[in-house]
Amino acid sequence: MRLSRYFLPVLKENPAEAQIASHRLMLRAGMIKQQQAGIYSWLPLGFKVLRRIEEIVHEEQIRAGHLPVLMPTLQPADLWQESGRYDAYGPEMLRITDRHGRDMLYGPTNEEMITDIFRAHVESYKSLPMTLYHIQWKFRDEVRPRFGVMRGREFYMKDGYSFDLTKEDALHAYNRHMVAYLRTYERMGLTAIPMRADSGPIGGDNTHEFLVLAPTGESEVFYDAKVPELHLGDREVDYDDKDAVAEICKEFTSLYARTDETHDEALFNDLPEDRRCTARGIEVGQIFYFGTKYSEAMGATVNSPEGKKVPVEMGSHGIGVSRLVGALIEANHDEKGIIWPEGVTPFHCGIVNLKQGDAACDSACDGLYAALKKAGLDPLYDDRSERAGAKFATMDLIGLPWRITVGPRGIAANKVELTSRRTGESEEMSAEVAVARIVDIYEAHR
Ligand code: P5A
Repeated sequence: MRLSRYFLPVLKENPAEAQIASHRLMLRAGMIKQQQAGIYSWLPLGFKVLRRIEEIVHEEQIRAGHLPVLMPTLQPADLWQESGRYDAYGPEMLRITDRHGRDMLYGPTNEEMITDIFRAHVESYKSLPMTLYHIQWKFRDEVRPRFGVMRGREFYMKDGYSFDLTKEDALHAYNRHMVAYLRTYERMGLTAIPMRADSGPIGGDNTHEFLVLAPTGESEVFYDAKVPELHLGDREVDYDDKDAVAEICKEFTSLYARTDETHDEALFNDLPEDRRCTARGIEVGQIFYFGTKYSEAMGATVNSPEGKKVPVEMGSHGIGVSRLVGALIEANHDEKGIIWPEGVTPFHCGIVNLKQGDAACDSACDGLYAALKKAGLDPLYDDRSERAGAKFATMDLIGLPWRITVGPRGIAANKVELTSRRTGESEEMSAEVAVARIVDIYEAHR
């Protein structure tokens, strides 16, 4: 993409309404525009990151054997009356009436609708295990929408629903989600810690939240200092192997890690003092096992091997896809702007032409741009006739991890400059070597 043809409405001033870095930087970098409290349009740069996160979530769900579907945002009230949640959900639910006077709602979550799909089509235990998921907009009329996309009213969520014959199988689905989530967050360059939590309006008594540590997080968390050191890395996972998957979950959940809702002071104090950590965290996902809560209420049964009709065992599993954009920025920024991890960056590399209109510089930049595109990468070329300082400031603000700078002096010596946004370190090299380096870097992130 050439910046002269892009829509990147960056703001020079800090927007007064933004209290935290991610909100401020998303507005300043022209990623989003607020349309109403807690409701945002996603502009090209923001939308690219949202799509990238969505892509990683899809890939890891499919790797775990889960099936993508798409359910509507609007739901009929009667399904929620069947489960008993229509009244229980309270003022957070946006209720709508259509022209025929039928009660509808903008879905805050989809347990009822997926149970309805299941009961319409699945009869036998032989169809199990099955996990259906989608990535779809949700609406929760939060009392205090704040911090931009972190606590929105309309927000983008991945929500998956597992169906199993037995509790044991349902717990395997829970574990499978935990491992798939760990991998998903790691691919984005995030450490998200599973913590024992409270189930709230979704229900059930087995639930973990995934928290990214950040001073601006809304939750207070307590954990063993050894927990953030755990990493899944690139180990092979066979998602059908119950014991292997359970073993990984044990590794990640045996050490103390809880949110304030389930915090147990006595247990925490059993830890050596220098390992007792208290911090704040951003909840970027939550998994639930709730057994037959919805299947019993809504008549979702399967024929068991013994020929009996039994309510199906269920769980639901969510990732805050739009919230992750904010969480990623909270975890990756400095005073100049965003620093995207390679896994989610909107463009792989920036190209800055220090002397637009100079034949040698223009031709070197065009060559770099073409070579990066040819290698399957997506560069952003700042081809505007701006001062060098303004170009650098824009690149630093939007946070592409790598920048190639092309200037007349360098080009005369067949050199360009490759700069890391994270470390600020620059190195001179030929254009060919710079392209090869960028290609290698992203090869490692495929
Ligand atoms: C699990 C999937 C559920 O709704 N039902 C379907 C279950 N869980 S949850 O924890 O309530 O939400 C899942 C994730 O969505 C994000 N989230 C939000 N993001 C932005 N703004 C909000 N107002 C908001 N509310 C929830 C969180 O990341 C949460 O973990």
